[in-house]
Amino acid sequence: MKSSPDSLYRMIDVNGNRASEGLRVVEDICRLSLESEPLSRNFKKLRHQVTGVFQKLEAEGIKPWKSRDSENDIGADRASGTGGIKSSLEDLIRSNCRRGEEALRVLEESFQALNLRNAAAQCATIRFSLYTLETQSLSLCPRSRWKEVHFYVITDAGIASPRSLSEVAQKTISGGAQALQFRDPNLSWKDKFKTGKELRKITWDAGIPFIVNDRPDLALALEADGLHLGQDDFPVKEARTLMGQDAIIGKSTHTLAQAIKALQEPLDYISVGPIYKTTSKPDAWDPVGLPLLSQVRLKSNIPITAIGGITIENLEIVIQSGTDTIAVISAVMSADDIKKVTQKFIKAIERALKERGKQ
Ligand code: TZP
Ligand code: MG
Repeated sequence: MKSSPDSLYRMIDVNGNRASEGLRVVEDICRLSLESEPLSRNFKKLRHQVTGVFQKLEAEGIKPWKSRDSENDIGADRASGTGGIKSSLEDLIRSNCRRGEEALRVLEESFQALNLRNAAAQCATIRFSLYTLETQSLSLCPRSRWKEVHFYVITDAGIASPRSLSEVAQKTISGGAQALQFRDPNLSWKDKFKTGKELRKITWDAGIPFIVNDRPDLALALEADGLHLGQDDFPVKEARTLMGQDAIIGKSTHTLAQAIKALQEPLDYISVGPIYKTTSKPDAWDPVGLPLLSQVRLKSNIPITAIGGITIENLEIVIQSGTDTIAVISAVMSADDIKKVTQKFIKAIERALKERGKQ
């Protein structure tokens, strides 16, 4: 057994490295995966603040690294980085922030024990900044960002004709569409790839989620952000395995039993519909109406998308019935002025959500 203060300096040395490593991982995720310049800059700033604490100590003649004794560290074999393979960006951010926060807490306590009050206070400040940055970076992850999608536009080349889907997508995005689903059962595979690639580029440039209907193979080939599945499509569990932990996956439901079953699956949203009669899906179920939406709202802890016959005129009651997102095909695809109609939808949705929030 080692006696203080040498053992405390060993703890300080180990945890200084641990804090910097955790911060470095999240800094790189923010830079390379989430592509957030401000967040990666702020994580870097925190990492430099940790280094700063040690530089200041060193200037005062305190050198924790001199107590380093890695060969005799009885925990060295078990030191396994973040604790195993992490499968999603969110998991990686959470575990590395946690690592940084815990290390900073140990530093704080150790500095206190050595009566190094300034260093202890600096570590506490860095730890609190890290909690804030953790929340901010998690909110940028693709699956978390779905919670901000309230207006979801779905394509139909037939209804959009003679305009191309790319033209229609550009226009609805310029009006504020918050997610785009590529759904076109009637296109040939050649056209699915051609058009899909164009839509992927447009949505990528706009920074909104691009979801592919039915087919995980097409979604993967187009590097889509997610997949929308019907009741008779690919099973969700297998789709999640193929698409990975960062993909957004949604599923259509038409009855309460289907919705309850879907809520057990690894989904990011469920859609409920058709709310009203629709002409955009020839094999659509009979309208399920608003009562089903209200019932699903009571059961669901994930976002709900309402679909089928929704217009600017009837959306308020649909939102009052509990949906988080309004999805449309024809209201946008058939509009003469797509940008203007989209702007009207966004305004009406924002107003209705605000009203609902007041109740
Ligand atoms: N699923 C249920 S209704 C529907 C789908 C894909 C079509 C909705 O289209 P519209 O034109 O908004 O009624
Ligand atoms: Mg389908």
